[in-house]
Amino acid sequence: MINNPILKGFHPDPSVCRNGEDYYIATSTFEWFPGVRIFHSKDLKNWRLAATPLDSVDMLDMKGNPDSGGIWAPALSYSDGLFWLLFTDVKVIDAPWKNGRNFLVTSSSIEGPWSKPIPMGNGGFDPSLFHSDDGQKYYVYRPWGPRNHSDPYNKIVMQAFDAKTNRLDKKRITIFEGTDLKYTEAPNIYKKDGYYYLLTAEGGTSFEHSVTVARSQDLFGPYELSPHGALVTTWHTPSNEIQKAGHGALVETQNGEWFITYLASRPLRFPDKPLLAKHGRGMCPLGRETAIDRIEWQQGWPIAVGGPHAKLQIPEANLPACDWGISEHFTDNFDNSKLDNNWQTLRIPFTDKLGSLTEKSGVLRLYGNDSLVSLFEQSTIATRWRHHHFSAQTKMTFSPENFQQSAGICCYYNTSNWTYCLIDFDEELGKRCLRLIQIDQQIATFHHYDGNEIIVPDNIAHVWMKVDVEGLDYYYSYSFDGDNWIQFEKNFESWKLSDDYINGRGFFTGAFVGLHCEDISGDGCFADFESFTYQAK
Ligand code: 6LW
Repeated sequence: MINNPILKGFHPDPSVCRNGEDYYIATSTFEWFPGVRIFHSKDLKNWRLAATPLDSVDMLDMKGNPDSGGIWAPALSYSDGLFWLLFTDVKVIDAPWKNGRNFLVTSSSIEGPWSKPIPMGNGGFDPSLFHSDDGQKYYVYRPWGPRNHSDPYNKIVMQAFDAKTNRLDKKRITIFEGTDLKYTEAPNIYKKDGYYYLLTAEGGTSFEHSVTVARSQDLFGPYELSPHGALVTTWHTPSNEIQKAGHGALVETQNGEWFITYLASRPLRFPDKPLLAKHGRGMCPLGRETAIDRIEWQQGWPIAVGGPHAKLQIPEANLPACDWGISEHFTDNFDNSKLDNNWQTLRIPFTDKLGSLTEKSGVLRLYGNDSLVSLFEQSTIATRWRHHHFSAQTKMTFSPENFQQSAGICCYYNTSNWTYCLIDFDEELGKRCLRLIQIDQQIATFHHYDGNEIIVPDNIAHVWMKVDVEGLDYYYSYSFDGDNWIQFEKNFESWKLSDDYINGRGFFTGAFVGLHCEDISGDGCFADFESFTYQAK
């Protein structure tokens, strides 16, 4: 069986494509750098991270981008011996204006090198490319604009794209007006047996989410809706363990089987706090993940085998098994000169300005930079929460010299929602202290200040810090010897690091656990991290 989700933790907007016997899924990364994560499989069951194509500021510069801006919905396709990757870099998401820039990069190999980004206009988002049999390419997307903000703009628009000159034809053809579900986006077109099939995401990317199918014998429409209703959705199955199913893409195997990859979330339910749970369905700190289902064709229409709801398991594809997979655990002893690809940074690449893996062998050195509320330059490396129960810990040394320098471990959703277990320097006591800070919808609370300090004794070099996530709650602990742990009294709510809890603006990512060093004073400081482990429970 294939277990869902196939990509755990924040991996939304999966765009699947096949080249021969190889399958690839590109997922959105938003403000996390490098941009776009492409996974590779041969059996649709076992995946590995194969590429992160937007890995330099020449490819992607997100400094200053808003929370949940950055990379939205990449679309990956293979044609004419090339991989074609479209993506949007969203610069402004405050309603009613949005500003995003669309780009195309190509490469003959998924590992790259990728071409320089080719501008594809700024008029919309969720673009994909349809490669027509006659060699012509079409660019399909959902337009945006202030006038249409309050009235969900449901049009899907197409422009011809000349791949020789990299020019988009200015003529825009509306090919689909959406259904009553509204928020029509994420168009993908496929051709099969004389029909063009248009898949769109509708209903918005939360619990109402769904995949709509329409078909036409003419690429430009009119498209008729599937009589079978949504291809995938969990809106009508509120107790289903996986929710928010939508935003899908189709793939046919070399053996003629069909599958859909789509995004979905595993909510934490609230048995005793129903009012907190959206539609009574809970909140999803693991973000929108990637799932897969089997498709069969009935009288020329695609249908998800067993119904449109998301399934925890589906029968395997008739494909030879591949011998890799994504480990449930992650340990980093920082003995590589390059940052492990489990890590991502915020908005900008991991450069010498942020830290070093070579300054001291087996050590990640982070230099103090911006705080966790900044949109610019943080020394933060973070990895996704992928389980409802896990433990993450680090061993570190840090010698701050003023109260504006700190380092430690954090759980982060965005600049307005995070917690931070840190060491700083208390100038009144003349000692290093352990503290907790929480930012909850922009409101800060400080723990273990003003008479309630936890002092790090001067003779202690190493401090261990740990976070345990236990379903709805999580808590931090510390140790001065790596054996004897002391748990902080304050517990935090896991569900506060979820798309569902975030008010307004962007709410598209998921919770991360990270290592962070900051220096507001600008005097310069660094923290040395000797190990990090993420262990599912
Ligand atoms: C994505 C779009 C969407 O591009 O959210 O709500 C965006 N809809 O399909 C971020 O995933």
